[in-house]
Amino acid sequence: MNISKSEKLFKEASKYIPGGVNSPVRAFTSVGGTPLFIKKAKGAYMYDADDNKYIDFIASWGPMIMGHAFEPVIKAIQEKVLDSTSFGAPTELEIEVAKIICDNIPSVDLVRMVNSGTEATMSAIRVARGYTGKSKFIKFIGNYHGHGDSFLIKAGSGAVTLGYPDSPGVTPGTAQDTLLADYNDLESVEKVIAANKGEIAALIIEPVPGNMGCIIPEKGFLIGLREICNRENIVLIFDEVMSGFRLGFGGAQATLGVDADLVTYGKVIGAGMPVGAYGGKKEIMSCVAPTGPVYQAGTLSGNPIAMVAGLSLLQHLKDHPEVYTELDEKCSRLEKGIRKVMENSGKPFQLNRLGSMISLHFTGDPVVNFESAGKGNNESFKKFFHGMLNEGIYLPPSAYESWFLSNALTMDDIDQTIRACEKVISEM
Ligand code: KE4
Repeated sequence: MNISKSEKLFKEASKYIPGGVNSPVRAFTSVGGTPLFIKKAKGAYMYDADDNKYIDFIASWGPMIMGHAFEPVIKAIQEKVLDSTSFGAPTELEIEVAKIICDNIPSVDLVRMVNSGTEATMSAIRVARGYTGKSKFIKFIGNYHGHGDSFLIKAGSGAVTLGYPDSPGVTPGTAQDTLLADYNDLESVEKVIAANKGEIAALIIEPVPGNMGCIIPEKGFLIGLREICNRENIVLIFDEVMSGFRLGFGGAQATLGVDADLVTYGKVIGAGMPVGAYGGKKEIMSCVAPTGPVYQAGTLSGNPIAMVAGLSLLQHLKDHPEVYTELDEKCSRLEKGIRKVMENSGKPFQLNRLGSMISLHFTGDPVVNFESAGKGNNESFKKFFHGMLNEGIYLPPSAYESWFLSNALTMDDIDQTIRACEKVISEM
């Protein structure tokens, strides 16, 4: 495959941007090779600078749930942008986006718009601290909640992909308030609480992690966390930046039947525009300025172009629940096809899937937490990634990421992906 233009662009980009990218996981660091510079995308397909076509399983890391250049989103942006791009004053659109979230997510009475998932999680922790008057919080090893200082301790996604799960620059003063537990292990949570009795403001979790690959919460785990947080007066925060409005319109809370006290969103709610949000019970969210003393702000928060994009996508997903059934059918077909290929190959593998989140791990042991995810053979993943890329299938360039399906994928695209998988695995 000719990628000479991407190679040239990568060299040029690296002169002006750290690592030539504006987000590390895009740099292909853990899989090697040159990151592809994408020129355009439509539906389920992306086209790089050399006009190579790819079936897209990144979907911009989640937002493109209806595929690229989704008509209603494009039309909404084209119309709204003529009214200017930002006012720095409240707009009716922000009410509509807040309403669609509050009316459809039972645990959310009030919601605040921000500009990224990172802003959402940082703000949620601050609100939980302000509300409880306590400083510490629990996160899970391998969970990624964005690049806020407090979260870059044993973080997943790009942090672990690049080998810095504990980032330099995070001060000991910050790190001391971040407590660590193991995903799918209630005992590890109880131990941390016993050692920090009465000092813990919040517990934040990816209810369905996508940043160690996709990991399935074991039966009783999330409800166990709910019970522990009730008992200990700890604010339970579901980081649904990835799973929100993807695992169903109600996200992981509705799909798995456990309500959090605060929830964070991103990705899908902006339809590819920079949007994050955090929301929850009135009693807690009323602490947020200007109604309460917990300060959080943003020049472009609730930006009209981002709001109209997000609103048009959320409205479509709400009016078309069949999207989630179709996504589940497509991802189930993909899972069955890849499982058959891997079983026939005799290679050790795990395939984790929930809804339209799926990941393939080259290990014989079940992948249930960060430690077991780390047992995946990265050399095999690298070969698989590049083999699939050469077959025109664009997967996330890291073994520590979930794949994201869009509903623009056809069953033919799924079958083509399975055939590519069979060819690549047979050549490994
Ligand atoms: P952003 O600040 O990147 O919008 O969101 C941070 C975030 C928070 N919480 C969860 C569960 C997330 O998955 C993310 C961001 N996800 C990564 C992909 N694993 C974004 C891709 C990137 O870093 O470029």
